[in-house]
Amino acid sequence: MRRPILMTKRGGVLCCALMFLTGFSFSGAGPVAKTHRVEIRQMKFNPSHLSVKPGDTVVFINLDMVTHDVTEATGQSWKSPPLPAKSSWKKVARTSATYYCSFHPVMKGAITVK
Ligand SMILES: [Cu+2]
Repeated sequence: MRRPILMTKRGGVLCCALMFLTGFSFSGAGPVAKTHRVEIRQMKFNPSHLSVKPGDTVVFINLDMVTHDVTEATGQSWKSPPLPAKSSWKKVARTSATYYCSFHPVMKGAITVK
């Protein structure tokens, strides 16, 4: 297997890529922004309510067989592209929001930023 570009310093590109893939943070200490996972499975956002700090990243991972998206609920102020099965999308959380899936509007979730 090809070797990935090795990380030469903390917080490098590889670190971000790994965080994205695994949902884990490799940062050691300090007030570093966290990455949170929201899994989309069985037509639900899980967890449906998430509490994060400003600047944290939320990664939405579609584990269903059908396409979903993540659409801000009050005015569609942001929206993910369509997320086919096995794909993901991430957003940096700045303000609290409620969201839904525009393909399946019964799918709802909320992010509280505080
Ligand atoms: Cu959906």
